[in-house]
Amino acid sequence: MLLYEHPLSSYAQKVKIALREKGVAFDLEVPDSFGTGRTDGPFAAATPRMEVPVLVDGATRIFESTVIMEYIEERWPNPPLLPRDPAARASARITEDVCDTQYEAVNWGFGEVLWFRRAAGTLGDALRAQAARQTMVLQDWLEARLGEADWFGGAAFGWADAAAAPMVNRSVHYGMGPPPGSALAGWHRRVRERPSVAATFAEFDAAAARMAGAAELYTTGGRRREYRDHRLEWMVKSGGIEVVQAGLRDGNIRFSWPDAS
Ligand SMILES: N[C@@H](CCC(=O)N[C@@H](CS)C(=O)NCC(=O)O)C(=O)O
Repeated sequence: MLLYEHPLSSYAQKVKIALREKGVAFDLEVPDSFGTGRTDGPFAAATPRMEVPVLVDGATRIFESTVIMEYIEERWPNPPLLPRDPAARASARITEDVCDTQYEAVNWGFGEVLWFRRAAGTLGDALRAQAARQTMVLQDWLEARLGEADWFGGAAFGWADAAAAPMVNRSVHYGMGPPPGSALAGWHRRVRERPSVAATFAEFDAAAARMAGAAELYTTGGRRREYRDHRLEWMVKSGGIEVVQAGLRDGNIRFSWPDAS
């Protein structure tokens, strides 16, 4: 079992938490073409989108983190991550979907400013402020869904917890964690103690500590970061359309597969 990943990817973290919860052994590999959009090599052969995560299980190669989660749940049903009740299953999937789309886009946008230095001065400040405000909205939404329960699924850790953990933890890393004393802050304290999550967050922390020089990869290193769907929308709606234009001018962003040219 091989997982193409990047330790900072919230999607890859969700999948690693699921595999670790189920006790499945796997190898990890950051594709050497990651973040370039290059179409050569085994990684691109496994996914036309050139995005991590990708799970390789023998001859089976699966991309899209939600599809991978479903495969994992079906291939290793125990312990289950999805509850049995249809309404509870739908609720878990809604939490995951919002985390993967709206929440992830905010974290990504903040990273574009902090790590990749796409915007400085007034624009950088404005984008950071947008990210902080939107993070509060999303955390309020998660807090309401959690209610009084220990886990998003109620009494047992599950699917929605695996999906939300990397998102909220990334906000904490950025200094935008849930307010002390809130139910979500309590949940974050609990979730990070689980061995599956602790191992995954340790990999995140090690990679985040190496991000100081990341911006140079995009100014001089031939990297092209993918500006896709919710992420692209976040940058535009939050006032950063000039970041997109600069990336197109400088050739260090790309859009989703297939290429337009
Ligand atoms: N919808 C996809 C999103 C995956 C995704 O966007 N992965 C990012 C890393 S977090 C990626 O590989 N980006 C490639 C790039 O920037 O070139 C999923 O859920 O797996």
